[in-house]
Amino acid sequence: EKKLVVALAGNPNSGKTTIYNNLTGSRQHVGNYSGVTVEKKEGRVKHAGYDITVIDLPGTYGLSAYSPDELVSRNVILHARPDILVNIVDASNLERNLYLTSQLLELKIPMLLVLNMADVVEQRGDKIDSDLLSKLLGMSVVKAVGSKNEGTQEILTEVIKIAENKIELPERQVRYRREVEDELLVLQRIINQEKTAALEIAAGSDSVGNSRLPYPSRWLALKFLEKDREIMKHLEEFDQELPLQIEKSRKRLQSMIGDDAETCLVEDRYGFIRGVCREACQTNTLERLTLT
Ligand code: GDP
Ligand code: K
Ligand code: MG
Repeated sequence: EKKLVVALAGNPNSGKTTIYNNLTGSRQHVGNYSGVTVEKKEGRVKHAGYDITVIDLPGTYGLSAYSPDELVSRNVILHARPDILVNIVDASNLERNLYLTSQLLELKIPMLLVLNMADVVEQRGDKIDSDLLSKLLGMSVVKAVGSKNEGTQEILTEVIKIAENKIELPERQVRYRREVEDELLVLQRIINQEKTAALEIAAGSDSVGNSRLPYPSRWLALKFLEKDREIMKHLEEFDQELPLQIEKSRKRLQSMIGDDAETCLVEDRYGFIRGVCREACQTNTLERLTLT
């Protein structure tokens, strides 16, 4: 029997606990308010020769180090390193929910996107092209109605396909504006070049290795660029070149764009998501206008 660890991530009230219960047969409290899932919950399900551990993470809107919930989710993901991330989104609020998705993508963990609340989308007469969405985001997509236990088998089937590498999709991630990408390249090169024996981040690749900072180098570069509170603590493990370059990069962005790095990154993530939604979603505006 093969083992798999799957973590459910998503915004508050996207239906994570509902789907967790569907998958594991447990009866965790489901509630139409945020904050029900305060601690990490774990359950198990056996499917197609796999023993799958399912982790229900606290609901979050992002993965920053500034909110305790977001940091808990991020640390569980980074340190428990689930084999697969199942990102549960409220598909009736897709654009907002995909902000977290855009950040999860950067962790370089195989992912499945679950378009939950597909019933609400349908009632509104909206349409989401899940095949196109899958191509644009570089991950598998399935539709679900958690409250009716619909999509549960599809989620399990898809998770196993991903585990067995049976899905080939183009690799996608947020591309930031040119100026940001240029700074990321410089930072990433320094991070990869670090000869500090303790780090051993494989040169030139996004390998995660088994170093003390087992994160993709692009992700580290992003976090250093936005001076992420937690990741900055690791700065002293690097040579002096990195802190100097971080300051240089931040100043360069500020002078070229007139905005700080954090603002640029947030704007570009939203830009990416808007583009994805514009292509893959059809909103029944007329219907909505008549109804309201
Ligand atoms: P969580 O905060 O992500 O854990 O979300 P919950 O599982 O607690 O669900 C939030 C609310 O959405 C609950 O009232 C659920 O019954 C409801 N819900 C979950 N899935 C669906 C769905 O697919 N469609 C609809 N209409 N409601 C759902
Ligand atoms: K909830
Ligand atoms: Mg919950």
